[in-house]
Amino acid sequence: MTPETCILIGAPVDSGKARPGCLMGPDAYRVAGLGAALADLGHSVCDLGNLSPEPCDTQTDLPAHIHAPSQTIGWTQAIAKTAESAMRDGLPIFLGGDHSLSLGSVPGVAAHSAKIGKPQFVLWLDAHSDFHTPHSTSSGNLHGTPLAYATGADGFCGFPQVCAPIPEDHICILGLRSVDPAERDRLQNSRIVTHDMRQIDETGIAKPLAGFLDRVAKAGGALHVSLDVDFLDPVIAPAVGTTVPGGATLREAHLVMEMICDSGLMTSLDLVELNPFLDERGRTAQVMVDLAASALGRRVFDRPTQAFA
Ligand code: B3U
Ligand code: MN
Ligand code: MN
Repeated sequence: MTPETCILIGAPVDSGKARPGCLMGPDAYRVAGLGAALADLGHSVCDLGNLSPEPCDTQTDLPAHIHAPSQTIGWTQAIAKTAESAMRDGLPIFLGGDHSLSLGSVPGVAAHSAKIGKPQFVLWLDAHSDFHTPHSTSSGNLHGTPLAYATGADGFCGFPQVCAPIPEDHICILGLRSVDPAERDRLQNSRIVTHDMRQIDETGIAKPLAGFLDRVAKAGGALHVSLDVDFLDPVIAPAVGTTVPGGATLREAHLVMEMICDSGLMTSLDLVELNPFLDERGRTAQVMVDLAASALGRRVFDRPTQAFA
């Protein structure tokens, strides 16, 4: 593939849910060798280090059960700004952090795409749909809301205005197997394209993905890929707070990443929800690094043999 300038952006966001640990994610990816893996593939790699949230003491009208709203708003502001500027310089890779980081990354990259006249598409690899608003969530965890926010949904009082909302039919969710009732209603009334694990079992994972990538290519679109650790089966990726059995296998996940690479469409990537405190000798961090490398050109014949050990 064409060499890219990969811009690593550490976003140790831990405020999107109550259980701590995702703040260690960016360093786990670095220790697992993400930078070297991408450099070995011929890309230039620029690590911006870890961001900090902007100070935020906004009094919002968000429901009282929302967990840590000010912190998450502060993170959203910081990440969105960095996302937009990093898109001018290369391919940003956001090292999470929990999935509330996408409240910043998706609107930030979309703002850039709007300015250069490219339609923005989003591939959401996740067990969950993350389509709650602060008013529909019963957990109060904002990591369950970024897709709703990115589409310009109401109810995100105190958050920055989303200047380039993603059209619902530009979003594809792959790997679904846990959707809350309130979220299901909103999802079913939306134009978001969803492929749950049952469909993946029936058709294989390549078919629905190929259809989506084809649409992005025909539209001349920019593609943001958001990879939640829980897209993967917890047997291969245990380091996540919300394990949901029955996820993608290592083979399915690598195929997804290889197809994304072959399409040449990916313009930005989130690696989210890794909780290194829950990992087993770093193996989840390693799987995520290997998947990022597959999305950026690593092939079986390039791989160091010990990576599969
Ligand atoms: N839908 C649930 C669970 C959840 C969403 N995203 C994650 N978990 N990681 C909620 O709390 O919104
Ligand atoms: Mn998620
Ligand atoms: Mn999830």
